[in-house]
Amino acid sequence: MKDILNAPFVTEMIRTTASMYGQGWDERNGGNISLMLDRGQAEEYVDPGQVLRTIPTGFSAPELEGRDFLVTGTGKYFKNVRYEPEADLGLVRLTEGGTQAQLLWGYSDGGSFTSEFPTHMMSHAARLRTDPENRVVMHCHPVNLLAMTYVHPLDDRAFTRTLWQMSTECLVVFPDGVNVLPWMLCGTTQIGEATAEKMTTARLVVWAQHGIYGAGRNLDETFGLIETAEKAAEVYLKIAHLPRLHTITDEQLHLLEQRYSVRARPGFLD
Ligand code: 2HA
Ligand code: ZN
Repeated sequence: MKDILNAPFVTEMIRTTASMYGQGWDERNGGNISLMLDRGQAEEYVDPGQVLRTIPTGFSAPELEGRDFLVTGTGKYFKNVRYEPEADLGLVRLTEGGTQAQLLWGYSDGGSFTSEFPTHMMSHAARLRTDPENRVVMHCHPVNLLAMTYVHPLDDRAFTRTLWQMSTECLVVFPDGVNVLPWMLCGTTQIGEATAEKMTTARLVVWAQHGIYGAGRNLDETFGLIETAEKAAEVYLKIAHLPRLHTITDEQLHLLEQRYSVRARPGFLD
């Protein structure tokens, strides 16, 4: 059996949580990440017959039955994951239609997965239907995107178009745009269902006055997606109160589509 602390999924999770903390996206215990492992990957590091604890999930997710997830722990600080990965991370296998999670490694101080576990698992299920290679769901509190939700209309199309206009690379990085949910109570199955529904059409879902969810095929891609949207929101906040003399036009956005072989979300460009 190989040492799980050297597993690429653990070392990449440590690097990612540290980078996110460094960006200021994850104050205190803010933010959470879940990474779905490929089948058979966990067995190189843990014995799935040795279940440490079984934790009820509070929801069902039949599509995720038998799948393994590395998940940040509830109440844990991203700042600290690199120093205490075995307490701050957990490796769980979903069983019984997703209603139970078998802990195979981690949460060594008796902890559990993030309070946003329902949103994570429902978002995985939704993204896998759109992209079978999706592996990551990532949540954090980037300051500019959060601030933007106080002053910008929360309409999916309008919010997306503003971000696309704030930097040339945005359309190329997230041609599917961003979807926006109004303020809702976090940590609930309801916000999980609403987020998953929004995840069927975009890999970014903004939670107004709270933060953002991103989904992707690996940790770097998902980090980069949030990073790009957050930078666009920063540009928006720097210029929103100034007279706008220039913008990126829809005609120019269509040129980007052609040059980079991406398709903007249908109906989002004129
Ligand atoms: O885990 O970010 O939304 C702390 C949070 C809850
Ligand atoms: Zn949050």
